[in-house]
Amino acid sequence: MKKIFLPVLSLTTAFVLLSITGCKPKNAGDATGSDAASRVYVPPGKYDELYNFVSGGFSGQVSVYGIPSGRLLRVIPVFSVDPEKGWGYSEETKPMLNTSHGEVPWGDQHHLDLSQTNGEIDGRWLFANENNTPRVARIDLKTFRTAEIIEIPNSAGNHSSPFITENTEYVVAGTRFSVPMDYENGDVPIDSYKKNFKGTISFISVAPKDGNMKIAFQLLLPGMNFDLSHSGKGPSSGWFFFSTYNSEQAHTLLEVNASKRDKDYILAVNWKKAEEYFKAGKGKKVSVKYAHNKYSDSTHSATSTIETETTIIDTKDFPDIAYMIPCPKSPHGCDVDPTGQYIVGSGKLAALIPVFSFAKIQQAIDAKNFDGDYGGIPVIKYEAALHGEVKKPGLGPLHTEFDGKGNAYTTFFISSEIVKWSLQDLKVIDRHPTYYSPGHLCIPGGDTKKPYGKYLIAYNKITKDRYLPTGPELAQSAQLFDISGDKMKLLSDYPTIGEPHYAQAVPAELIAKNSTKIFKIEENRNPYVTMGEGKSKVVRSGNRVDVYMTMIRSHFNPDNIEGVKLGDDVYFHLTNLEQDWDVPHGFAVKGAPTGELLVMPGETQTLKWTPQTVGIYPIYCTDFCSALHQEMQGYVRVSAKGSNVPISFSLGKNSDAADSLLKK
Ligand code: RUQ
Ligand code: CUA
Repeated sequence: MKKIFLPVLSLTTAFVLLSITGCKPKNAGDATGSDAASRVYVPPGKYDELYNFVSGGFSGQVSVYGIPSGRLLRVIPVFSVDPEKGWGYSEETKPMLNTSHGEVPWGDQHHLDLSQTNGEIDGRWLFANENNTPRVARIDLKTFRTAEIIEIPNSAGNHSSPFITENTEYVVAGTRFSVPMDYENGDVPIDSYKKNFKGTISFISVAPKDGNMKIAFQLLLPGMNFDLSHSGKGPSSGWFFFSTYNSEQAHTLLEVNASKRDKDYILAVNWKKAEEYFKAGKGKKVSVKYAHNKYSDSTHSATSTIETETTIIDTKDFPDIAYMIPCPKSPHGCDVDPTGQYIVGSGKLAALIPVFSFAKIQQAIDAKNFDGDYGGIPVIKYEAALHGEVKKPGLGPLHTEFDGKGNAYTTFFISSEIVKWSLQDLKVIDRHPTYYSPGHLCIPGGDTKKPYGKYLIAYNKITKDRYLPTGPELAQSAQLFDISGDKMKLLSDYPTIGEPHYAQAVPAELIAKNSTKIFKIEENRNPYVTMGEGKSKVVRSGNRVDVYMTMIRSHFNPDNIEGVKLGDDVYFHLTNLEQDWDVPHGFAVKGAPTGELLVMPGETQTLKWTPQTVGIYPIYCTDFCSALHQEMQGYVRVSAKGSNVPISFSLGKNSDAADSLLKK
């Protein structure tokens, strides 16, 4: 491949140029090798080997692929509404998108982390961040649905998030932007950054049994930008490591003003110590406002609560919580190897990869081997913390994952490649071009104690000539590599939904065996459930009409409704009585601007409809459920405002008009 050598001084310029043009390796069109097709081929009727959860970037969603086939299995609405699932359209799901700013139906989703027990993936939950309106979501991997969303106060641009501790004690989230705190007056001049802008890192506790999230405490830090992060493990258990940038504290033209210093920092946090202070009541309680939304599989409904308090621990008052380690040059990725001994920093503008040693960091702290402080936080001497540097690995290192066999794999955005190197001697072992400009990469379990290895997936920022043109925007893309041998082998390209950032992958059996098939109808606690066809009814109270309707192959009960009047709000509460796997029914009523519903077996969902004109409105099932799916339909009559048509509803009471037409 064509390598680009650039003098270090012009790296910023190179980064800017290449981020526009990409860097096209010479053999971009090469065949992948004759056995590649068979390696990714999953015969009809066979399952994939792994689940791959991929962030949806600016789509706010998460998508699920099978590996090695790259087949799209599901899109999960997280920080988004989703017309494929009725998510965000039904009355039951709407509260999931509530925030302290009101409903935010579309967010920016970058990073994912699977829950762990003892540093290994346990297959229970998937955590996801939202950058724009800071939020963290917990997705239940039994249902592949968003179960909980918590908003984060005192944060702006929740990019450094979500990263979990070894036993999922906490989901940790750092702010990208420093800002004035929510509990202080934020109406300050922007150029008072140095005085008024602060950073925070939030520790969100996760209840071991049901996963319930709660903001436990927030660390207050000097104003700068916090970026990617990972928790320690093994010997470094109890610690957390964050990359940071903009130690220059610039508030304008950051591409220049935040790229001035030769080194920014990796922030090392002793979270066990911080937790001790928190538990001892050393934090300061402050008033804030943030939403906490939960979805219940029992009521099949979401609730949104506005919380009003959080606890702040100011790191400058507790000198043994946080330490800075210099790291060249605007670090982005920050990754901890499976043994927990090494911390890899990746400077976006650096031409080397520094690898820090946890043992040396501890020795430096004990010996107070510091180089002054940054905003009251001791700065450990670079050499004192350094295990060593990977020399000339490529240009623009971003993220690193591990195969569990002593090797690290780093993406290089500018030189558009993945580089495999040895943690032992820091020598480059192999390099392979990607098409083009990879951001994140994912090795199944590659950020845990026990990587599964075998595959590596690169998530590319530029795809240019890889797919058929589709107008001004091209397909987003992942690339699958085989890493079971000494050399990386490219196996396939597959498009992704939204711009992919971080991803996680896990052997399929860990999740497949627990998958929910139906919701038991007798356990349905939705207040508007209809527990059987005999219980269907239509109830008027004032100008509100509640329709308690059931669905079963292949009819609604009732399917004829009269007595609705203009000015009414009609709530269709649909209960799907099926108790078979994969038999959802849909519901649509002509003119309903709220959309449609898709109701799973045993579930109740509600569609609100305010008819606008007098007439007959068809309703029908939108999901092909049986041979007579097309017959699953009915009518609602809407009368004028003052009309005296009474509420009535029925099923199967046919008039004989049709029979009379047939008479000979
Ligand atoms: S970032 S390309 Cu949003 Cu994870 Cu590194
Ligand atoms: Cu029910 Cu189609």
